[in-house]
Amino acid sequence: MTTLKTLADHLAAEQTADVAVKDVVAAIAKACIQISNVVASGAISGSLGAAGQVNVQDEEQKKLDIITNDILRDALKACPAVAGLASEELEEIETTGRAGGFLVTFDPLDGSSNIDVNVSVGTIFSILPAPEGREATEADFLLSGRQQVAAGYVVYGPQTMLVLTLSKGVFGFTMSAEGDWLLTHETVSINADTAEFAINMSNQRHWAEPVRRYIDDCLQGKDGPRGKNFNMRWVASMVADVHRILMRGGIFLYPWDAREPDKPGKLRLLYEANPMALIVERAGGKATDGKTAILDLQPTRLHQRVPVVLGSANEVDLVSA
Ligand code: P6P
Repeated sequence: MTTLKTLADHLAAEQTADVAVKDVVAAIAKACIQISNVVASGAISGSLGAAGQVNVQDEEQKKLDIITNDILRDALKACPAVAGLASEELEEIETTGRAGGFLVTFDPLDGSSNIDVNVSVGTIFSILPAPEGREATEADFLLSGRQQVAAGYVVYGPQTMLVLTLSKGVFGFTMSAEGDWLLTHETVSINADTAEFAINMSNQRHWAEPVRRYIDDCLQGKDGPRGKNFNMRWVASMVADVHRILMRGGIFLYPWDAREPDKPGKLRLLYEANPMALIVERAGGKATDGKTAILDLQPTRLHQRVPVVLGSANEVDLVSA
């Protein structure tokens, strides 16, 4: 019999968050248990492989992208506190006909290129206030990250973990064999310094000078300007890379690069960068677009992309310098 608190205990004890936002978190957390089970079933359930269509991002959709999107969409539409949703996998927003409550943006299965090779993937979500007295429109989703009332992710890895921030602090819950979320990490925080960076090195020749210089300095190791050796990791699932940084420090970079100069970056602001930036800042880290705090950016389009540099605060400052 565990003595660990459950997510329900934690939400009940949370005094400052709006009761209704707790209902939204509980609905998402329940849906992610279902997602964890379908992801874990893999080839057994026939859920691996391509879906044979591309999404609004012009990316090949996996069957699990669609399955997990439907699970979350159904759970949110059934939650009375949800007024609308936006997903990486849906071109348009969807409203529930309800006024007030909350808007949810999400990436149902981040890192889906890793699914078929059994590498960690995740769900990312952001909860925003909905307009009062009327149905939500797309413009209502275009709020800066500082206006998020909650954010979180679930990483489907060796453990399935939910990492969540409501009014303050960052908390980690591990999914039990019985399908409960148990509070296992009460004070998640990121060390201000690190010797580990995460970036897709194959793009090195396409980076802008500040990023190239920063990585070059790290690669020169203890005989170079940093005076210490660096390690590198790149999972190619933002959730897995960010989770590692929350657990042991580090810096994650997905910067602008010259491959598609008109594209500001690969990651999406509303349902990847903003939720992760809120979590990272609440854990004592920093998250910028290379210059400006991600949370201070004013969104202009639902699926807009942004460069991302996040993690150990002192390291992020060096990239922005
Ligand atoms: P690349 C996954 O597709 C994703 O959106 C993030 O989760 C991840 O950090 C990034 O793209 C990986 O991109 O170019 O290395 O495959």
